[in-house]
Amino acid sequence: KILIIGACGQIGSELTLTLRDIYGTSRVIASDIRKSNPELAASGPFEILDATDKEQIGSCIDKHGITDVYLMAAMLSATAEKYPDKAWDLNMNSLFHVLDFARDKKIKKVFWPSSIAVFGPGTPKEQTPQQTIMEPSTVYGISKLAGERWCEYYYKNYGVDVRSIRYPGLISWKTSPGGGTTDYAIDIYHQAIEKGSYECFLDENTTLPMMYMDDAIRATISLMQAESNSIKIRSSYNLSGVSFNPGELAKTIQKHIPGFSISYKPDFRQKIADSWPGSIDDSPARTQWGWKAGFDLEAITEEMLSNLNFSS
Ligand code: VAH
Repeated sequence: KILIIGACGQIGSELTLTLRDIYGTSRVIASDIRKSNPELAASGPFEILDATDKEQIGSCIDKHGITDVYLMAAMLSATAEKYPDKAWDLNMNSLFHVLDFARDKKIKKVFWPSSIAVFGPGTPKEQTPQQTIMEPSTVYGISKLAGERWCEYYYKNYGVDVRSIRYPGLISWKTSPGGGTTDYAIDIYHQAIEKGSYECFLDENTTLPMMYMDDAIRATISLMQAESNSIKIRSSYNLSGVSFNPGELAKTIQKHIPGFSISYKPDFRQKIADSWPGSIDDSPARTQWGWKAGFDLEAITEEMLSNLNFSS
């Protein structure tokens, strides 16, 4: 049985629905600190669970006979800059609890999300390699890099089967954005439909690695279904979708909403975005477990506008 911690979040919500389609609703237990996605909480087994509370996690594992845990709870980059202590506590202690249960053989397999936020200002910006300079300058990025090091440590020293992906900025429509720097690329579609205009908190030429949520979910599941011995990287895999900047994104929206206008008013999140790469080299994921992205920017815009009920 599968437990998803942070199931009401941006990735967790979609992961829960997809895993339930594959394995059956009763075998996928969703959990979160509150029912912030009531529809999801009502769609199958749901537990209120604080990801920083080891006792609560342990009793949920015992109650449901959990074998696999997807730990999707985290505080994202922009919010983490406002609450560094809370971000470190949530992002790190939740991981230690789950890795310890795997070390103690209470569960068999762990998925833990990392991020391109583990790269920093000194990292090569284009086609950033799997192994390179890693000097993250954000609380979130520091917590994700530390988490990667611990995942690899638990694999090497205790044989824990933990798997991880460095997600780019993820674009989805099922949940509202949750404090990410890349979330401009979600807000823009909502505003384009509701207001016909968008004031972007990043400047026009801020190119970032991004990915449509359907690609990210497919990658996560194929990594978790891969044979353990085909997985050579136990820190976290680079994964690439499509790189673009707010100006390019706006142009694809204008093809569907000709009157759409964008203005730029960079805020504190510009500094975060400037510390991240513009594009990612994901060749290890391609060769080791057959990864290939499916959505380009045009397809993402079509998907987002149609799912947000815009008909041109
Ligand atoms: C964030 N969406 O903006 C997340 C992601 C690469 C960015 O980690 O914080």
